[in-house]
Amino acid sequence: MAEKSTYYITTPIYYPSANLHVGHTYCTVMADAMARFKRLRGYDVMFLTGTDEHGQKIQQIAEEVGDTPKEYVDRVVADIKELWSVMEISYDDFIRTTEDRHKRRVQEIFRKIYEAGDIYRGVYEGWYCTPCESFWTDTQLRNAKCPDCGREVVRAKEDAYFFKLSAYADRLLALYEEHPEFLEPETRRNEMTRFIKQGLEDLCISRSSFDWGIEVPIEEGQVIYVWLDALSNYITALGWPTVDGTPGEHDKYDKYWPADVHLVGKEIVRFHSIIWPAMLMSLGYPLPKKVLGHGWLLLDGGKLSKSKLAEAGQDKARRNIVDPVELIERYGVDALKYFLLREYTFGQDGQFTTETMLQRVNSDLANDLGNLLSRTTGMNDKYFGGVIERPVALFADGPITSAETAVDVAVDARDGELIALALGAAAKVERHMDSFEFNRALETIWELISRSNKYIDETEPWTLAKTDGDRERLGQVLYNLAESLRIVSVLIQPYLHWSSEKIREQLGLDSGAVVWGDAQVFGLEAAYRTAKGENLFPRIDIEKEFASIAEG
Ligand code: ME8
Repeated sequence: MAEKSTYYITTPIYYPSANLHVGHTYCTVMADAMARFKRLRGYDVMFLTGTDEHGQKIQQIAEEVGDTPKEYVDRVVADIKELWSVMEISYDDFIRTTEDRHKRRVQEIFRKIYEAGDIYRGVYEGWYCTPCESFWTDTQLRNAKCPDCGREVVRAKEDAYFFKLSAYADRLLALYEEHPEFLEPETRRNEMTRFIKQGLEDLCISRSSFDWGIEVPIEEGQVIYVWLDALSNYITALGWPTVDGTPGEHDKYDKYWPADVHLVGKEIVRFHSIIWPAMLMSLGYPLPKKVLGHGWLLLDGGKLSKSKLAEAGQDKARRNIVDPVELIERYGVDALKYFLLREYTFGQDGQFTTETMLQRVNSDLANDLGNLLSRTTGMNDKYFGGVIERPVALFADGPITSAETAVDVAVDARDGELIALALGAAAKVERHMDSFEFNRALETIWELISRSNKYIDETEPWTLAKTDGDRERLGQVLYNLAESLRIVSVLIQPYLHWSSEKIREQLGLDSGAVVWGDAQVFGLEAAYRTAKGENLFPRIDIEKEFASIAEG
């Protein structure tokens, strides 16, 4: 049997300096949707996430609260794992940079780059932004502040090791030129090209002024720069480079590397598209196929962050909830996931407000999807006791698999239109997912949902139910609606796992047996046994909700 194609996707590894806010969940929700989508499409997927636990910032925060750095990160990492579990994030591995499997391999990476002649000892003198863990030269500073985050920088001078990053400028430019798909969107690629052309400096890759890090293997008293440590996670988690020689140690590396995509926020594209490929070039390892930079969730026009919230003081009457745990407790996991995937355009920044989220939930989930399900199952229960057979008239030759056939065999033009739309949706979703257009993939699915609701309004099952002679037609209409919902349950599975299961339960289908190809067949079920269940997305009274948020 042919081996399955593999797909390796990563998120950034988050700093456990504080609990994550909704902005952090954005990237992980997209990565999870893509991982689930690829699994459903038959790929052998490796989805990696984790935490970036070393560095001066973490050490400082831990000291402030009287913990050791390890005690501190253990607590935050437990919360992060709990959050991913509540959000049903389907990662295959979670790497912590404090794990032995990672630390030993990072030291090996340092040693190999040193042996390749790309690391030398020197004196570091420049500016350091502790929150960003970034070094800057005089010319790179903006108004004497960190050009990334705008915060204070400190003067740093110490003996350190350097990586000959400058030697890789031409090869990096050639990489972008020959493989433009390596770095997207294009705006980020142009930005990085300009950055390199301004002149790349060698990179300071060790520090001696604090000790919360992985020790430099060739000299005591120095720890490895946190970005070199962090970027390496994408291969150390796969067991590479080898350090134990245990059988199977690098099986995952052989199978999954190079990564198909590193999904990262726009401010860390620089590390992933300059430092990381240069490290890999020095090591002689293959480069990832793609680095994809996404935009930020903004609050009042600025990047959503914990400190921003504190500054803003927030309008009490319309407080924005940015804690994902609170959002989920109030509105459910799928409401949050749907909003993040549907509202924002990949690569662009977008405003975050709780109000916009609630409006989306009401219109798309409560009104469109929730109503379609409750109307369909409700009418099925009422008119047929929940049991409905596949109508022979429409499916005399068995299930329909093409839009053309649907239009040809349909007894009613509206049936043909609905079935054709349902059958065409999967291919459209695939195309949008190929270009990470999560919003457009969902839009496509919602076109089918809206068309189905419109089909109910057009066919008026309640009128058909009044006449005995229309009973057969009533059965056809309700069967088509159930089929349409079944297809929706397959299509939404990667994004709204929970809703997909609930819909399938109410339709009487096996929730564990979702197969992508089933979304390209209409008339698949010989019969339905539906049962109207809980309302998936009760409508939220937004004014009342804000009153309750203000109290809470
Ligand atoms: O950068 N909107 O970690 P981090 C969208 N440890 N994304 C946001 C966001 C927002 N408002 N706020 C943060 C690090 N993010 C490093 C990564 S990878 C080898 C090391 C995103 O916890 C941000 O863009 O500061 C970044 O991609 C991710 O959260 C992790 O940020």
